[in-house]
Amino acid sequence: MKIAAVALICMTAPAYRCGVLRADQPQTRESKTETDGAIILRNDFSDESIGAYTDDAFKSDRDWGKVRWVHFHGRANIVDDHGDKKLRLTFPKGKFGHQETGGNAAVSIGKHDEIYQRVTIRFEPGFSFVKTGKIVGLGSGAHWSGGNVPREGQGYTSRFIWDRQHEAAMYLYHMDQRSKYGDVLNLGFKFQTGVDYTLTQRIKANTGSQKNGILQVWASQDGGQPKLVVDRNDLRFGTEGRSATELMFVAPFHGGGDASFAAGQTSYMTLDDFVVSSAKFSDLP
Ligand SMILES: [Ca+2]
Ligand SMILES: [Ca+2]
Repeated sequence: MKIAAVALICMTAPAYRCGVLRADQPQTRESKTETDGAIILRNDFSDESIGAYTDDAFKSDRDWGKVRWVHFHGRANIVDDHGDKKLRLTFPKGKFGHQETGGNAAVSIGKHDEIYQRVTIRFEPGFSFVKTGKIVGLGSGAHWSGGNVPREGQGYTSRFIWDRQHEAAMYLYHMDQRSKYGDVLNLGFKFQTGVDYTLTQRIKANTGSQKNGILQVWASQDGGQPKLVVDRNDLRFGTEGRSATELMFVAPFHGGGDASFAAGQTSYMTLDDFVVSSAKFSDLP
């Protein structure tokens, strides 16, 4: 049935478009390995137009579900990467913070005690890492960042970042964090440019006030087998029922809060295949 549908599309479309359609059909690696009933959102940008992905386009993109806010200030585009549509963000030279570089969006995903988030990112050749920058993540809400510590157990955020020396890492705000500016958990590898990294995190809420919340992270390169790179089961994402996950952040930017974090040259990142699921992806060990 699926084969017939693809064949029909190919017969009625120019040859070069067959690749586009096939790449973005729901036959990707992710699709084959998921339990469809558990998917909360999935966005592969397959039905978007090439070109500017305005904040209005983001808001009206049904694949996100409920968009809470979006501020990309004209720095988001949809590009065709060998027949696969992707979101591409611009990080202008000399800029830092999500007002001036990358952007800041959040999507409501309901309220979950256990959640999986996946995305595939690529730093384009020439990407200026400088010190550190945020990529995407999850949280109970948006307050817990920028030095706002949920010391009373009000919630958490857990975001993928690039850290100094290109280190891939998680950036965690939680009630037991050591530093005012969050805990950094290294993933054990350095980001390189031109590589597709598929990053998956699992958050399982702690119970009551116990230190038994789970954070697991898996990573793979260029479509390889995901490897478990973070495995914690001693975290408190919140107390008194405030540890549930409600938001997904799409907020990559350089920073840090001063110009020493700014890109040394205009840089680009592509993001694709966003998936949020309440059940484990079957390709995870
Ligand atoms: Ca895509
Ligand atoms: Ca769409």
